[in-house]
Amino acid sequence: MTNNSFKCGFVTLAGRTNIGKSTLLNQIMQTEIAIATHKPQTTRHLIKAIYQDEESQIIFIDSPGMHIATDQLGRNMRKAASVAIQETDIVVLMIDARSEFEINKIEKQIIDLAISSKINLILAINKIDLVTKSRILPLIREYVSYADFKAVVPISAKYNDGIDLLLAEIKNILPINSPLIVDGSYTDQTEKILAAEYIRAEIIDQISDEIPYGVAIKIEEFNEIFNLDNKRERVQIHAAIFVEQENHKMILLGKNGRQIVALGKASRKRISEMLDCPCDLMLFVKVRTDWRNKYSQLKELGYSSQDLSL
Ligand SMILES: Nc1nc2c(ncn2[C@@H]2O[C@H](COP(=O)(O)OP(=O)(O)OP(=O)(O)O)[C@@H](O)[C@H]2O)c(=O)[nH]1
Ligand SMILES: [Mg+2]
Repeated sequence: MTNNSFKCGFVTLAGRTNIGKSTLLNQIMQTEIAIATHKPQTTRHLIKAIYQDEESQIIFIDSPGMHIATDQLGRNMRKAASVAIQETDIVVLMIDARSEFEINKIEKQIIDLAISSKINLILAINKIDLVTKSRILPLIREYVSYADFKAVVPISAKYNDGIDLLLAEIKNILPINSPLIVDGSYTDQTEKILAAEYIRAEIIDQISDEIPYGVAIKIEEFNEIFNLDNKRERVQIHAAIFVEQENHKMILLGKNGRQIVALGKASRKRISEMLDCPCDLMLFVKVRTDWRNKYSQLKELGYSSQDLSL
């Protein structure tokens, strides 16, 4: 399968929050590896996905959106994104096609970080479905006058436009290397992590305002039941939903428990599809004051420092 021109390496998807990094990752991988929502600061940890074809193996890293951190969780998210920008082969800087023509501080930080570590940069102008074409050229002009981008690709991650071209540009730049992952896996996200993330995505979608920012999920039990042929028949999951205040717990439970039932129903559907078997899902809402600033709790929830090791 491999030949002496086979390309392999790391590609970090970077950019401000809510720009479409996770949407792009899912579109490339054709499955939901990273939750993507309409609210900012959705991705909290580094997510690896391994794209493979005849001529390349690309290890994509979806990173938390760069934002101004106001708590330790936010600082850990920034740190994770910075590491992923500095230790990779290529940074795909994603920007919004609707953004102002002057390059903003956050984008400059990402570009400067990549350049200081001598990382190749590609500019992906996302959400082109929302603008007229004439908007894109001045944006490109502004960015290429600021830094040396190896390629500039207008895309729509949501509507799968321009992504083949982006992949081709990535392959052009990636180093010649034999595959780094040989066990056939396509992500480092375990079923347990994905289950927790799908529950969090439902909370972000269904619950308004600030509450989802203070929510974390921990899968406390994950029991697989196999039949006599050793085929997985069912999975029983107990998940704790941590919130920061007693009144947030009340909102998640809802009147007569209606809200938590709705969250459970929608999450169970997504999780069953991912597991490819039925699942029983029990949700427990617990108050954990200020968990976003406690190192031990951040570690327990998988939000402490990370690197790109495989
Ligand atoms: N119209 C349009 N919407 C998009 C596109 N790509 C992403 N979105 C939407 O933008 C929102 C944010 O997408 P995400 O993929 O969660 O963004 P992100 O950059 O991963 O955000 P963080 O994880 O918070 O940093 C979602 O509502 C997506 O549906 C696109 O190409 N066009
Ligand atoms: Mg994301």
